[in-house]
Amino acid sequence: MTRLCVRLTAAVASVLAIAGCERKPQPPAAHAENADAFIERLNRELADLSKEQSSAGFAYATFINVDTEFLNAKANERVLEYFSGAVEKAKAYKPDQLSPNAARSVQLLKLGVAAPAPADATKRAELAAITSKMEGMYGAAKYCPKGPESCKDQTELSDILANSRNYDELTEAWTGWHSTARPIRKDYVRFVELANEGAKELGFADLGAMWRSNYDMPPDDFTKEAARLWEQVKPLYGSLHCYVRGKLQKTYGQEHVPSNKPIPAQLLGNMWAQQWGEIYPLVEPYPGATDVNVTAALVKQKYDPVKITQSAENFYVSLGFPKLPQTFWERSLLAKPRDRDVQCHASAWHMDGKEDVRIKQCIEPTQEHLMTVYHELGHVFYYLSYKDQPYLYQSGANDGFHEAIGDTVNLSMTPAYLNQIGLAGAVKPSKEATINQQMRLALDKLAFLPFGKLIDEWRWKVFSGEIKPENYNAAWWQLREQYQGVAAPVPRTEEDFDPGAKYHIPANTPYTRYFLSYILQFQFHRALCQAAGFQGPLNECSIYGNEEAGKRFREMLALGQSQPWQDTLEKLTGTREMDASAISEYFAPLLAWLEEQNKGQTCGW
Ligand code: X8Z
Ligand code: ZN
Repeated sequence: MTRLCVRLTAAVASVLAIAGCERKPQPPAAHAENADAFIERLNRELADLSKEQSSAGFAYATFINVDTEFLNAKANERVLEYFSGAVEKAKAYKPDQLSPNAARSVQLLKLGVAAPAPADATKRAELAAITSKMEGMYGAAKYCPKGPESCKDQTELSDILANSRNYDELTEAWTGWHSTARPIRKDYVRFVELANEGAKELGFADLGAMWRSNYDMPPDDFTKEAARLWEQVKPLYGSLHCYVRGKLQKTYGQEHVPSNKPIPAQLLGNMWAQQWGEIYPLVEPYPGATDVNVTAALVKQKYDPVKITQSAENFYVSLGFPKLPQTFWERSLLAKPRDRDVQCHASAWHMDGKEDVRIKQCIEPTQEHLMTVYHELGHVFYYLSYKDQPYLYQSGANDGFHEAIGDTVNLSMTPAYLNQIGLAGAVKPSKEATINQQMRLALDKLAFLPFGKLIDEWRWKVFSGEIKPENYNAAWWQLREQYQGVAAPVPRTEEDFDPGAKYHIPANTPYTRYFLSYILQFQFHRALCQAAGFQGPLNECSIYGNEEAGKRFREMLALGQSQPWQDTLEKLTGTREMDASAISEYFAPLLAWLEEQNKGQTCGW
């Protein structure tokens, strides 16, 4: 899709998955042609239409102002109109008239937008305007405690969360950023009404049920599937939480980090407490046992955004992927401009369904940004791999696959790899070094799991009506406490809209994809390491430069969403199930170590 971002991909998905369109949409007249011809025409027209939406979306995300907001809304509105018309026409075909390809395509068409519009033109325009507006509000938000001179944007506030160890300073940065989301609440309430109406008109129970229908199984089965996966990984998270809380208690004191209670959310190094890598120095198991400081190396070696991106490109090229097209370098936004508001949340874009691929990221020379660039290029190489699929199949096998590609590559960025490319010192293998290394990664990978799960748990309940607007914030914190064991830094009220302080809520990007990705990426890593003939512990395997692993990876990506994801998963891994055995195997050394450390501690909250 277009903006990938729009459709199923990653990043920016707001209103639709499909992209731009003609000024006067002409939904196809279905009865005049057979189903296969209808689908073929749809694919052609959608591919064409998507370009305008991508352009408007990219222009908006890289230059937020009142005009680009308007143009983005208009482009989305036109696409929504085309889309509604196409779904309507598709109803002319009875399911038993359809070939398997046409049936799958019609199903994907219905799921092609993240927020479908009601048929009513006024409501469609309102929905398009609201989604565009919310995204811009998030991107341009600033916390200005003492007038315009004092403003801090999300990048600056996030830097404080990452680097400060001063309790009050952390609390202020957290509270400041979260205060910027308050004005989004009203629009979000209306957004939910409109998008739900659109989903119901398409025959879904609500928008959450629609999102859960994109996994080649009935939506209720997917709910159970996600719950099953969470139960598998919950104990892993519990061990890490217990150990980290103990360490934070030593840093901030019993009065701030009490035993048996959730951890205050501002102490974990990240605005949303979703990945905790930045507090590694506070929790390092064996100080001095490892010589990996990627951030310092990037700064010392003057890595600029282009050089960081080239490093990621090199990895993929080493697996047999093509070099990025010249237009990628000309059209991507790699650094934060000084003179305008941009949406700094990283995203990858498939502008034309062919080779116009881009990323948008305010790259800084840090380990976290380096990993994110590799992540974004995972999306980009997926786009390039499936560019010859029909438009409706130009997506991940499921959306978790799309998110998992770059992260699978991240797992191959071992100390040995980083040493090979000059970003880490020589590797001196030892038990202590392994535990340190695993802890660093676990702070991102294990810490993320409950967060990845709860975001859509909240939204599913919002869309179903179980969580009502007057309870939005309280329900949010109930879930954050239940899943993550983190607590709001200061008392919250229903004046606040803390979900809106996380990009994917105002941008309406479904989030379960990341939860799935954090499980799938370990399955992919294990399968690719096997294909590479690697013998040894999974955490020491890097597929960098491996031809066979590259071939298997590329074959999977080229399939896009042309078949059920279970078939695609089986082809690579030999199993049809998403499963936590690979992540458990990967972290086995750390998990055993944590069990020892946590003996005698009271865990849980
Ligand atoms: O949004 C992203 C990517 C773009 S698809 C940077 N991620 C999630 C997040 O930041 O919340 C990657 C990890 C989870
Ligand atoms: Zn992504």
